[in-house]
Amino acid sequence: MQFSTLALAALASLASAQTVHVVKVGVNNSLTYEPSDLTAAVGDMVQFQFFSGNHTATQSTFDKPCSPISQNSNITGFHSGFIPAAASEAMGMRAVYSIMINNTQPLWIYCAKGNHCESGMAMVINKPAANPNRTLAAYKELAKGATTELPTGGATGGTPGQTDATNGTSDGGAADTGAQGAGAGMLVAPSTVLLAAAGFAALLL
Ligand SMILES: *[C@@H]1O[C@H](CO)[C@@H](O)[C@H](O)[C@H]1NC(C)=O
Ligand SMILES: *[C@@H]1O[C@H](CO)[C@@H](O)[C@H](O)[C@H]1NC(C)=O
Ligand SMILES: *[C@@H]1O[C@H](CO)[C@@H](O)[C@H](O)[C@H]1NC(C)=O
Ligand SMILES: *[C@@H]1O[C@H](CO)[C@@H](O)[C@H](O)[C@H]1NC(C)=O
Ligand SMILES: *[C@@H]1O[C@H](CO)[C@@H](O)[C@H](O)[C@H]1NC(C)=O
Ligand SMILES: *[C@@H]1O[C@H](CO)[C@@H](O)[C@H](O)[C@H]1NC(C)=O
Ligand SMILES: [Cu+2]
Repeated sequence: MQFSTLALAALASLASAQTVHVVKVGVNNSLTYEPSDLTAAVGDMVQFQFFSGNHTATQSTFDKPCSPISQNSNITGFHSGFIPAAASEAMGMRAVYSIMINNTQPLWIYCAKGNHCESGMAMVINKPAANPNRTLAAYKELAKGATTELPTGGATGGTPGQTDATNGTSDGGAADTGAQGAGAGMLVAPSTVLLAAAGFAALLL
């Protein structure tokens, strides 16, 4: 009984030790997400940072790239809305949009601006291992022949915010990572927290 209480406390600590994966959008005026092929665990955050232009991060199905997932499945999915980098840049900030990874289902993502998606502005989080045909390259190939569609309801499913353009402090989402420039920022190693919790449990038992 006491142990399970402690186990719960350990889990609670774990929940606060959050990994944030940074995806740079439109670096150097490119039509890219970087990285475009990302693996993220349940409970991780993915923070899109908008470096240039006016882009979105919008979820689709694999089969219908450039089209919101809500139109092709019963999943609502996420859509950042259009995020112009210049507006934040003018204030020395960088616009960000953060999503929570709730499961390890593949997340196929496109930009809903103009023909960016058809031009290959697309990425995947947790590409499926079970179906080797469903690759990012195959998704982009399908996108070439697609027509971009916008979700009807506006931005949904994530948290917009700003991060300091130079030092990585931020508000909005779980963006407070200092992970700028790195592929991912680990605030506290989960194993450290587990060990600490285990030590604590040993003391009390
Ligand atoms: C943008 O391109 C320049 C020149 O190729 C390069 O030096 C710079 O590192 C790039 N910036 C980013 C953020 O990748
Ligand atoms: C961004 O793109 C959207 C869709 O094309 C447009 O409605 C919006 O005005 C654009 N914003 C800026 C600041 O260019
Ligand atoms: C959503 O769609 C999936 C796959 O088509 C189906 O298995 C599931 O039962 C549906 N869920 C709801 C709530 O309709
Ligand atoms: C992958 O594609 C090949 C060739 O089209 C097909 O024979 C195979 O069944 C596909 N695999 C899956 C898991 O869909
Ligand atoms: C995870 O769940 C939250 C809360 O339901 C939701 O807002 C968010 O969009 C989900 N994340 C993804 C990637 O769907
Ligand atoms: C980062 O920038 C913010 C806003 O300019 C500032 O308040 C903060 O002190 C800076 N943090 C560091 C570690 O430099
Ligand atoms: Cu775009």
